[in-house]
Amino acid sequence: MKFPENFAWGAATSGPQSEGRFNKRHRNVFDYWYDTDPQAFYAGVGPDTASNFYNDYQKDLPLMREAGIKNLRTSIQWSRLIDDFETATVDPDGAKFYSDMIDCMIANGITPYINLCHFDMPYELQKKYGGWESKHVTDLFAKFADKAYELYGDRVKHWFTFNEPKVILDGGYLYMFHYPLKVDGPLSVQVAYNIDLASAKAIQKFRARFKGDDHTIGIILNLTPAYARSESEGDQKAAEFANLWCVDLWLDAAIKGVFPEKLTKILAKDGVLWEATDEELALIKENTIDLLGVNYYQPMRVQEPAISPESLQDWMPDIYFDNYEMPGRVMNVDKGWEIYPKAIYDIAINIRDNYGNVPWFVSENGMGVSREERFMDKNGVVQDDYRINFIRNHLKWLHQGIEEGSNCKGYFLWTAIDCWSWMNAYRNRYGLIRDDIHTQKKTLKKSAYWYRKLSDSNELDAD
Ligand code: BGP
Repeated sequence: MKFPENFAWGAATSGPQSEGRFNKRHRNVFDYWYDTDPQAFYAGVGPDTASNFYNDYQKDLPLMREAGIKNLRTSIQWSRLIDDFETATVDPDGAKFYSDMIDCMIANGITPYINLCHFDMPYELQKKYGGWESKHVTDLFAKFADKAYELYGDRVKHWFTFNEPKVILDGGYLYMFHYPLKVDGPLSVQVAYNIDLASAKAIQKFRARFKGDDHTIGIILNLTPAYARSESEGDQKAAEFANLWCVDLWLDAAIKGVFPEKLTKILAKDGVLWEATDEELALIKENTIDLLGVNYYQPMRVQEPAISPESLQDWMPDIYFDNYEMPGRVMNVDKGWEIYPKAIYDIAINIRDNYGNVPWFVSENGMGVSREERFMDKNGVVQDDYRINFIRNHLKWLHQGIEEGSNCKGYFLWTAIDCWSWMNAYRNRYGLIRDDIHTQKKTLKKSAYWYRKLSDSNELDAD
C-alpha cells in the first residue's frame, strides 16, 4: 500500500512529557500538583526528569531520525518560555532552549510541528484567574503565542494552538484526572468556549504575522465518532448528543467558525450555555484553521442513559449518554482501551464529507503497554510486534480513507521516545524508542526499525 507523495511520517510528544523541569522558573499545573500531592501519580513519579529531553535532545533527535521520524510534533511550554505572563516577556534560558532544539531538529532532517498548549496551564494563571475559566487568560495566551511565532516563525512553518482541548474539560472540570480537579459541568461548558476563543485569538495573531505565505496553523482534536449500541431511539439519541458534545463542538468551531446549533439549543434549554459576546463570536468565525490534527486511540461507544436526565440535580454532559462496553471487543488490556482501527476511516470520511475535506493528519495514534521488559530479547531490544500490528491495522484503514479521497497529509505516532504521561507517569510505554527511566539510556525497539522502513519506502507491508 503506497501512501501519497510527500506524506508526512512522524511522531508526537509534548514539552511537559519529555523535557523535565530543568531550569524552569515557573510551574505548570502538573508541576504544582506533583509538588503538592506526589502520590496522585503512578508510582509517585512526576514530571521532574520526564525523558530528559531538555538535556538529551542533541542525542535524542538523531535517534528519532534513525527510527524514521522525519517530522516531530512537540509543544512549547508557556511556563518555560515566558517570564512575565501579563506582558509575555521571555525567560532567556527557555527561549534559548527552544531555539537550539528547533535548530537541532532541522539539522537532523526533522521538520518541527509546534503546539502551544498541551494541558500545561501555568499554575500562577490557574491560581490567580482560574486558568481557562477566565477570558483574560485567553488574551494572555494570544500574547504568548505571538511571542512564540516571533521567536521561531522563521524556522517553524506548522503551528497548533491546542492539543485535545476536550481533555482539559474532562480531566480538570468533569472527571478529576487533571488539576484543578473540579467537578462542575456548567463551568466545563464555559471552559470549552473560552478555549475555542483563545484558539481563535492565537490564530488572529498568526494571520497578522504570516500573511499569505506557507505557514499553517491548526488545532489537534481527539476525535472518534460516537457509535450507538443499537438502532433503538434511545441509543441513537444518546449517540447524537455524544457526537455533538465530543466531536462537532470542536470541529465546527475550528473549521467552520461556528458552534453546532443543535448543541447550543440543548445547552440553552438546560441553562448552561456559555457567556459569549457578538464580538467574540465574530472573531471565532473569522479565525479558523488551515490544518487539522486528529488524535485517535479508542472508539467512543454509547447507549441510552440508565437514569433519565430529568431526574438529575447536577448538570453534566454525560447525563445524556452512558458509555457502552461492547461484548467481544478487542482490547489493549494494559491501557484499558478498545482497539478499533476502522474508526480512523470513519473519521477520514467525516472530514471529507462534512468538513470541506480540510487538510488533516493523524497527529497521535499508538499503543501503550505496561512492563515492556517482558518483551525484551537477549540483546535488550523490545520485540514489540503488538505495536507494529496496531500501527499497521490503523494505517490500512487510513489508506482506504485516502483512496476514497480524504485529504490526509500524514501520520504521527504517539510517541518517539517513551515519555511521562500525566497521572499515568511511566506506566504505559508508547515509544518506538525505549527509555530506561533509571539510567536515561535510550534504545530502539523492533518497531523503530519497522517504522524506519515504512517512512523511507512510503509503503505499508502486507503483514
Ligand atoms: C493523549 C495525550 C498525550 C498522551 C496520550 C497517551 O490523550 O495527548 O499527551 O498522554 O494520550 O495517554 P496515556 O499515556 O495516559 O495512556
